[in-house]
Amino acid sequence: MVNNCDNNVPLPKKCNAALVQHINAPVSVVWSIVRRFDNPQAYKRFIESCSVISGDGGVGSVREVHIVSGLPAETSIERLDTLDDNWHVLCFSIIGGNHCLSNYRSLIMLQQKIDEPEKTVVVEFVTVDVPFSRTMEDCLYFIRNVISWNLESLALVSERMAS
Ligand code: A9S
Repeated sequence: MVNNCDNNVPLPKKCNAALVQHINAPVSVVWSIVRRFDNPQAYKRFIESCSVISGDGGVGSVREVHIVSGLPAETSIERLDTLDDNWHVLCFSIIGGNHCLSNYRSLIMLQQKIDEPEKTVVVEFVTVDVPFSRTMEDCLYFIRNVISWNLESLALVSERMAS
């Protein structure tokens, strides 16, 4: 636990990760899937349904995600913080729900592979508090697994759409 010298309130440790996925589909195709904040289930595993509960799907919108049964969570409330159609960047924060991911923020960005217009590199950065009941290693293991499954699924869906 890190100590905050100003007021002696213990701060949670942070867990950070960056994952990379190569996709054999153009950025335009991959982005058309990623940018749909109202439809994360198009590629993310573990989502049963999703509804936008505030906003029109643009920046500031909030979605309520329902998780498939069998996982240690049922709902997640998430806010869209950035949606940049020029730079192909999307950021969202998890702001509620009944799970143990607090202060979760994700940034996903797409880039065309150099000299290969039909291919995309996806990078996702995340930061989240390590729950007090878990170790940093457990937290990293869990987050990296969920995200890499989602990114592999994004590759499959994009490649199917592009072919
Ligand atoms: O949705 C994402 O992009 C990333 C993650 C890590 C989502 C995690 C999750 O949806 C579960 C898979 C259900 C795991 C949430 C919000 C909480 C969990 O406990």
